[in-house]
Amino acid sequence: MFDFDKLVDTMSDLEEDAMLEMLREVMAEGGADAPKAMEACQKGMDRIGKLFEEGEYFVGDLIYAGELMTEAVDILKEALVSGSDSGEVKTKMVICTVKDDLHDIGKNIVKAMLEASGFDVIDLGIDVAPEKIVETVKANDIKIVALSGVLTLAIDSMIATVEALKAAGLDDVKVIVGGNPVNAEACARIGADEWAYSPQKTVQVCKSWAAV
Ligand code: B12
Repeated sequence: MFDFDKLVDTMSDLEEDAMLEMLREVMAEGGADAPKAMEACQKGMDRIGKLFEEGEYFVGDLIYAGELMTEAVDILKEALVSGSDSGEVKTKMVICTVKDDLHDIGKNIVKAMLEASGFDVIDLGIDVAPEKIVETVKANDIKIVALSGVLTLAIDSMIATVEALKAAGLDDVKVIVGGNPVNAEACARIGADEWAYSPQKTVQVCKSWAAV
């Protein structure tokens, strides 16, 4: 039985070698446990956030944690994608981290999963203003927009983005939101069509929209 609690510990203790070894073990055993391993890494990340809040970790530690998380996704990606039923769809969509938010680890994970599942993803990066998103949607005839945000204030930027899309007459564009402060209640407040925490659910939702 794989020790997922230990994986959470190695992530939150920033023990790179031990952590990557455990992930490779998951893949060597066929990758069936990849979603659980991903979840464990996220739990480790949450713990790192708390330790940062308590003054135990510093910004440099957060950046390092982000690099570890990216490496983790690189290792697990293949199994996560096949687990989420990769298909033939090649729909163009936009992803970005919303205005005033510079966090992009979660966004990059979601983007990697969408690309691996056959989407053509235009990544506008971080701290992206609503006007820029509207402009890109119009210029590329985009029907799906994915907004990421990790700071609490990202919710306000998401609200502003959905309002800007509506004001531009782009009511038929589907919007999915995600990130730490996003839940069903926030999704309703934002006026988005869907929300997700897991990249797997994000892929499922976007595929269902692309199929229409
Ligand atoms: C790493 C990190 C950083 C790194 C970011 C590096 C990078 N390139 O992204 C650095 C050091 C730069 C950083 C900076 C700051 N950070 Co910071 N950071 C974190 C930390 C530890 C992890 C975030 C993360 O990457 N998590 C891992 C990813 C994989 O999780 P995720 O983003 O939630 O994404 C998953 C899902 O949400 C979902 N998802 C994500 N995006 C999307 C999009 C869609 C469409 C969908 C469907 C799903 C989805 O899928 C992902 C995979 O499962 C968090 C603590 C935490 N526990 O979250 C603090 C945290 C977010 N940071 C915080 C703060 C305060 C800051 C700073 C203000 C610190 C400072 N004083 O300078 C700055 C912010 C600057 C800014 N304007 O953005 C606070 C936010 C508080 C708040 N409630 O607003 C947190 C919560 C830490 C804390 N507890 O205090 N940070």
